[in-house]
Amino acid sequence: MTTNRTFTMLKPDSVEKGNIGAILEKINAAGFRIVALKLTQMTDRDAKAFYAVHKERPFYGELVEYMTRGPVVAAILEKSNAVEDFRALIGATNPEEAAVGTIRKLFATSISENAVHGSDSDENAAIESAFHFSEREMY
Ligand code: FUP
Repeated sequence: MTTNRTFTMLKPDSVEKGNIGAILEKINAAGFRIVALKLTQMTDRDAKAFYAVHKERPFYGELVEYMTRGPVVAAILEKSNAVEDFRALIGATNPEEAAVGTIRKLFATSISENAVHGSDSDENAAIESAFHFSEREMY
């Protein structure tokens, strides 16, 4: 089933650098409607579960440490073709490979501190949204 929603997190480096407003501005300018929004800090257990798909990868420990070191901004976004269009807006995982004008090109430091998360499928968007928000927090 195709839905028109995706899930994002502005990662700890974005919050630390004071980039919340600038990144949300880009998201709004690209035509996404904010359905849910919160500042929240992931626990070690949360991050391990969220990134369980990467648990055999060499960067898993570092990724969990980074994602738990401070608060993130979690959000659900709505737009037609949301998952694909948001992935295009944020750019490649590695900011060095990200297209000019993308959020990662503008705000990311490195492949491991890459400013934002964007769901990679409708199914994961639903799972990740439910991980962070209850139904009554979605508007
Ligand atoms: P993306 O879907 O673009 O967020 O990228 P992945 O799901 O492949 O990776 C999730 C996170 O793992 C990235 F945002 C950062 C981290 N990662 C690394 O630290 N090193 C890598 O080589 C790949 C990913």
